[in-house]
Amino acid sequence: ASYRIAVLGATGAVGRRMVETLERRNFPIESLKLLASERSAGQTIAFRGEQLPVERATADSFEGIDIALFSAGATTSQIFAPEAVKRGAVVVDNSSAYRMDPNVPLVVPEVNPHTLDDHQGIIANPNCSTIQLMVALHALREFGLEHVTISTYQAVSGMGQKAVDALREEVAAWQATGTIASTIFPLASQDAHYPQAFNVLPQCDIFLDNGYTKEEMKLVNESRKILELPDLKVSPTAVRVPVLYGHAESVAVRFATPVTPDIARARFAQAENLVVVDEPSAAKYPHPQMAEGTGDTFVGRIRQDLADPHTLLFFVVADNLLKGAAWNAVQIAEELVKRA
Ligand code: A2P
Ligand code: 11C
Repeated sequence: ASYRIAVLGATGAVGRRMVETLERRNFPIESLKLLASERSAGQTIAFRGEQLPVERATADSFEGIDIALFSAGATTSQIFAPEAVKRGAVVVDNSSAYRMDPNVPLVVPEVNPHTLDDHQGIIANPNCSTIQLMVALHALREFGLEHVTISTYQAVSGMGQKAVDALREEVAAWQATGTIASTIFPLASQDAHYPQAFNVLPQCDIFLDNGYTKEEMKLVNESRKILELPDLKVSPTAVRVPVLYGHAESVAVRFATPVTPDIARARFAQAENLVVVDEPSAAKYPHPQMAEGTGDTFVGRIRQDLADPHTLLFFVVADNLLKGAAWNAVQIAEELVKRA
């Protein structure tokens, strides 16, 4: 069988990678419809040697579509997902709009593919920083996950293509004039802006009333849902760093039982799509440029907490636009096809 696929947000940082990933995976496609806002109408995007037109999305765009991959922001998802489902499509939504809806599976295919057996037309792709954490934690769940303390080092591409362009411009401005006037970091919609080039900003997304950012609370709430551990303790700090592609995470996990680094390394090595890079004596460890362009999650710097044998520390890296978004969404679509 082959499928009629739509990509909503096809011109964006994630959408473009969805199209590339569908091509690279040789996904069984009968037709591919590329959708974006009216700003992009008239553009074309290459797919299997052809230039396909980008169309302005309307509710009727989803007529006759089997699977729609969405990455156009939560507001756009809320407008179009019900329309697509009404017309018989299954939506794999990369936005935060439906993730915490109890009727919507929130899926990392290596971790909880069984939740796809029972959906109502919308499947949510988790947040990028959550997905790579899940791949690593799932490998160690037999030891009893109790408390996860995490600091992230997130690439600007998580904010979309505009932020990638803006960081490049900041670096160029610094070289040309020695100054940077940022307009979009840490967040375009707020009044205060700081340079992101040569800088580290402890803010990803907006602050909530509890003093945590929305990104930090996604790490808490999405992890609990995906791992089916509603009481898991998660202590998150999300930080933006001047990296284009690839999120990194420093993770400390307390387990119910003591776990040695050797045992953890062995479990990580057996896990699907998880690559252990952990030879400190040869300066081998994961870093964002190692992950860039790949669908894998990388783990290294695996060591026991000096004060607590129940706690392990490690460093996790993945391409936020691929495993963190486009590739995870296409993996979900492949799982749907297997079940069809
Ligand atoms: P467009 O390029 O026409 O603005 P990114 O995350 O890189 O900023 O990309 C966001 C994607 O979502 C783009 O493809 C963008 O299209 C698309 N998008 C944003 N708003 C809408 C909308 N109202 N309707 C359809 N697509 C949208
Ligand atoms: C970032 N994690 O790096 C965000 C981007 O909920 O899908 C993805 C936001 C989301 O800024």
